[in-house]
Amino acid sequence: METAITKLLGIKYPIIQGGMAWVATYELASAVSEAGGLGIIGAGGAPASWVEDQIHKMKERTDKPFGVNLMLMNPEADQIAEVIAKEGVKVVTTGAGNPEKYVPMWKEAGVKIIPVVASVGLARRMEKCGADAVIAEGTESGGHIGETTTMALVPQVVDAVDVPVIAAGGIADGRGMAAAFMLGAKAVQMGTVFVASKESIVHKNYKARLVKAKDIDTKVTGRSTGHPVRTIRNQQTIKYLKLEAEGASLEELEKLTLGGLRKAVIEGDIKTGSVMAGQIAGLVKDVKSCKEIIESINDQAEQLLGGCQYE
Ligand code: TUI
Repeated sequence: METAITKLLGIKYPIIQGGMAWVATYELASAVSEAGGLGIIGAGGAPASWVEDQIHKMKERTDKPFGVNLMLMNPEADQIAEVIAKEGVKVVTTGAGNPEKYVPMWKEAGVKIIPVVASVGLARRMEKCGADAVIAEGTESGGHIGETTTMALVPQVVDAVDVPVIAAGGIADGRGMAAAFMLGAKAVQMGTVFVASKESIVHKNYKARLVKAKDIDTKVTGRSTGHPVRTIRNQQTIKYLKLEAEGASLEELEKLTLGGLRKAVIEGDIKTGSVMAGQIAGLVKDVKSCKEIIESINDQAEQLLGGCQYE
């Protein structure tokens, strides 16, 4: 399927893999890029030296386009932004903030800039400062989230900007992809379904929990702190939500989640770790290769879209 995004990025399918902290390593990203989507290395909270090493490993595995996601709360964000420019990475996506200060450097280096936005206001601002596209991410997503749903956010962002819009949040099959295209999106970004892929390095307990997940299994913690995060409900989220309702301090709450994602992804501790996942986890029924995921979703979307105009 050819769209403004496949042309912009030089990829076969309009499917982008989310830049998930701890999960989006070169193993996953190279499998997605090799399968014809856009694989993304997620910097998360990692140091710049780790990101540089991941980019080198990615280049050894694939000569297809790939991107790096810069999570803007990373204490080494400035250094990672420089690594991205220096390494000639083709595409950068950003999350959890406003990347405006890095735009001139990335433009100079010829990097395509695609910020994640959770509001029309930020989408407009990103277009004005030179973004090549935006990812409109709804609150159905896993991890750090905004407030508006994908269904409501995507068409409003599409109407507000002229750059192509990529839809994210709550998409894990061809029906979701077709629906996103009907809302005016030119590509989709998916996270949860790729966490549960064969090539993701995530612990088997985490993948099994996603496969077992039902529609109502995610919870949002941290609304009171201004950093809402969606995860699969477990012992830890129940404790967090109780403390949050009792008005616990930021320090007390942060202590509870510190290192939680690593614990879940690497150690497989799904009881007290942070099992980030989107609301669509209930639709993930088995562990498939990235190639199978991408091809089946694209085929189903193409069938549903039939003769519709989506380019
Ligand atoms: O960034 C994400 N998702 C993430 S980042 C992450 S790492 C983390 N780990 C533990 C606690 C907190 C974070 C896990 N998941 N998605 C992209 C995204 N960006 N969603 C929402 C936003 C966003 C929200 C507000 C972007 C910009 C914004 O406002 C920027 C501004 O300054 O106006």
